[in-house]
Amino acid sequence: MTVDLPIPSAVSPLAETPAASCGSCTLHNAANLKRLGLHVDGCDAVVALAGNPNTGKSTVFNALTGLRQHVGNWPGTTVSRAEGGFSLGGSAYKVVDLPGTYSLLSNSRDEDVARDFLLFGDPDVTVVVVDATRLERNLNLVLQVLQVTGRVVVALNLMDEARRHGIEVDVRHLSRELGVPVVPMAARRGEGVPELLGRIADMTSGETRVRPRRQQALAPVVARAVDELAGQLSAEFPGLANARWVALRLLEGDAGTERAVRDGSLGDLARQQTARIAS
Ligand SMILES: Nc1nc2c(ncn2[C@@H]2O[C@H](COP(=O)(O)OP(=O)(O)O)[C@@H](O)[C@H]2O)c(=O)[nH]1
Ligand SMILES: [Mg+2]
Repeated sequence: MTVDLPIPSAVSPLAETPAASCGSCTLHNAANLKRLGLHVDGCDAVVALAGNPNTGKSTVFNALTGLRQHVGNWPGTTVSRAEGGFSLGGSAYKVVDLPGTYSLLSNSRDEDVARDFLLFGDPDVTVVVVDATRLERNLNLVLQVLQVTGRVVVALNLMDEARRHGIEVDVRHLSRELGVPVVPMAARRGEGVPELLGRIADMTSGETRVRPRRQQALAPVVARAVDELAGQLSAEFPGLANARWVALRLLEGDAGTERAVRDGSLGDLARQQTARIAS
């Protein structure tokens, strides 16, 4: 059932996206959602929105913040990341709409922005928006994100399209397999927005227990090499998040990562990401 979310007029003059509410459900309490638009003065938590292009990231971003991030069905519309915010249950959240990305391992400019933020920005919650009609292809990114953070909520978007095509998704099974919450959504109609808010809040407060699906254990000799290299990286770049991920890329011979370590830009990257969050 979809009903209009009561939006107090004082909230945001920009609010345009209708959202759904589960009415009597006090748990999600989306009626208390306050869309902060751009006015996020300090925040309690940072929420990153990641996903393949055209999965509805900007639509979700707009529903959460009341902003009007460009929504379009061609790739590359979100070249730099857009930020906005909302408050719920007394906490202020900053939301970062990242460029679409298929993989954390590729090297296009847009994808670099998304990857660097997910890896080194250390968001409190990463929402990976996936297309329910192209689940298999979209899960590639989900699995990669789960390698670097367990604080993930999967927004299973375009459920209206999936229904139209007779595609059914076993949401509970998927959530069990991934080890993180999965929220079915049709963000353009506001469906699933209150549930997503509830999951974000629970993840931030530490109420959600996750068991993120990780790739198979590394062979002991590789694991030792990764540990050793990660230790050296942390010593060279203090405060570097995901040093093990960087170490693995180096061992794979990834040229971009090697360059960033050699010329020291890896340290600048990590500092930039955290500075952006603090500002
Ligand atoms: N049918 C349907 N279309 C959606 C939904 N969410 C987003 N869209 C549409 O999908 C297209 C891409 O959305 P956008 O938010 O720009 O995706 P992004 O590239 O991930 O930021 C737009 O035409 C949206 O209107 C949804 O839940 N259902
Ligand atoms: Mg977008």
